Amino acid sequence: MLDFDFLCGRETPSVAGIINPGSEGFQKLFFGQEEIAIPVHGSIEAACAAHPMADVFINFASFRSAAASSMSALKQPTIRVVAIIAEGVPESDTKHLIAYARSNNKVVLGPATVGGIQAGAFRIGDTAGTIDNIIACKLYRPGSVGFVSKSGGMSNELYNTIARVTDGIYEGIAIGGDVFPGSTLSDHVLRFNNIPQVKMIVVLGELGGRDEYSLVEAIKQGKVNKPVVAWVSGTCARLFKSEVQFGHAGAKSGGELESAQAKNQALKDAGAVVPTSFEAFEASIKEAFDKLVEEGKIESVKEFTPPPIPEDLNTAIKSGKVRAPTHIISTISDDRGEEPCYAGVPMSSILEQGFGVGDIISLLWFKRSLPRYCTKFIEICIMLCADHGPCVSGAHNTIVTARAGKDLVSSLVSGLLTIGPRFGGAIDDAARYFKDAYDRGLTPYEFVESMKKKGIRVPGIGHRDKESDNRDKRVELLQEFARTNFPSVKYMEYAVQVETYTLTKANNLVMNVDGAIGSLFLDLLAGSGMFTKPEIDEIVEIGYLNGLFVLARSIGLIGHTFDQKRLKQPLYRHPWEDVLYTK
Ligand code: Q5B
Repeated sequence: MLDFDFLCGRETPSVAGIINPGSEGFQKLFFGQEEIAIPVHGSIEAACAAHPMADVFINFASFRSAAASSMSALKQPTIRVVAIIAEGVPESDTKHLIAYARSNNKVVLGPATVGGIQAGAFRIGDTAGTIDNIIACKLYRPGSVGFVSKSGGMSNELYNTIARVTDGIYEGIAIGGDVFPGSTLSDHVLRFNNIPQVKMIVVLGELGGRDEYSLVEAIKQGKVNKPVVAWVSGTCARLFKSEVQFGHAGAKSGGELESAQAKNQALKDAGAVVPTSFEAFEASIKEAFDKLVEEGKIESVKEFTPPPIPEDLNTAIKSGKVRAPTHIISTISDDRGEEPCYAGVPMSSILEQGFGVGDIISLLWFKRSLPRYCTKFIEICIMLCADHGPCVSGAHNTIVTARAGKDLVSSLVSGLLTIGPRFGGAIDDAARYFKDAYDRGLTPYEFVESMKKKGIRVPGIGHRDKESDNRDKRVELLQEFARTNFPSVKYMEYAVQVETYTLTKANNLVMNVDGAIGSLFLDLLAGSGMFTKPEIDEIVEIGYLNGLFVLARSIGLIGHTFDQKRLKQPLYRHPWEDVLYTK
């Protein structure tokens, strides 16, 4: 509709607002080259109050709710015309709508209508089809023909026909194919008869019903004084032995009076121009129009070239006319096909092969399928680091946050934010420093002392609560697994030698879980044969390995959140006596 408005040269859009029950805001839409924001209203009442000048209500609701919403619209003082697009509206409901509209001097178009069009001014919904068709039919500017049809599809056909042999459409209406249309063929013909710009009227009826007879009566009574060219389609119904129902609810062969032949004859007898067949319709229209021209009753139409409607980017890309740069590159997953793929491996295959979390991490982080011992190692890291009790930094923060009444994500994130160089986030640095020291051939003494000189604590060494005679069991378990399954544990052995040296300095300078994972992952990367040297350097440099702790500890932090909520723990307040107040 907005494209049509732009094509016609309207300065303001014909769509005042959109009603989307239950939601409010704005809908961004194109009006020519520009984007505009059309208001969205949650109710018909709100829309009508906001747009008192809007007098047409186009109802795209389904047949289930179209009648009720149409009645609400008809009851709005500002609404004059209601067009009902839905097919299948119960006939009893339609009759109520018609009765209400008639007694309140309002118009119902449809149900089961594609709508209508006032050339160069206003288009209802999809009337007349594509913009190309609208241009071809010159509907962007008014002509002299009033056209009314039952069928919406056939009205598109006739817009084309009329454009070929006349100066074009002034107004076209499809009343819809239901048995009880809200407004009839004769209603519109009589309306056209009173519009000075309409010089001739074209009518396309169809078999079934008796609507055409009220037009016959109107012509006979002299209520229509403009030339009427009419055709009632469905003459082929006689070729069938039984009753025929065509596409519309109302288009079925009934008694003889409802046949296309009888209605065509009646129209002809009343004085309408009725061709001998649908094929001859075009020639009849042309003849009637040419006669009006000869009589000097047609003023020449002001032709103009409508502005081009900019093509939508997606359409242009699809047709290969333009190319647009993408804004994101992604190499790890693809959800566009039949099923999502992780690093090219489809979901179904992931399940068929019995992949575990370690395999998923190897696909999504390392973009390859690692051998089972590697993925098992990843899974062990996750299991061992999932939680370390309520007193560690992360869990403490999560508990305090959960007790402050915050939601799961806030509580989780508050715990995760503590992960860093001192707590859980020393794995990457441990891998960096151990690798650098080992690859450069530094002795543990040279390495530790050089770190001391730089004032840097050795990442992966030291623990608040562990010492030489109370080692971290997790470290032992990881080392045991690696010694049994890894082809080489040279980096880990180097870290053990570093620990031996740091323990000579202080009892708590044991290898911690970060140091164990950091050094062992170096062994995994170097020993698995799955990574090139530059790839290993990149992994260590980017810092993939803290991700293992983040992922693992999320499990525990989520658990702590649930635990606090389950226990309905009140707001946490730290005791004064546990704080040293000093100046
Ligand atoms: N000193 C972890 O320190 C801790 C030294 C060192 C040289 C070292 C500390 C440290 C490196 C970072 C690291 C991961 C802060 C730890 C984890 C997960 C967890 C946590 C849980 C879980 C502990 C006393 C003296 C001082 C220091 C010296 C200490 N560490 N020297 N290299 N690495 N490590 N983080 O006990 O002469 O007196 O000034 O930063 O690997 O986070 O369970 O809680 O699963 O949740 O507070 O396991 O080691 O010792 O700071 O009082 O230092 O030792 O220079 O010497 P502490 P401090 P001095 S695993």
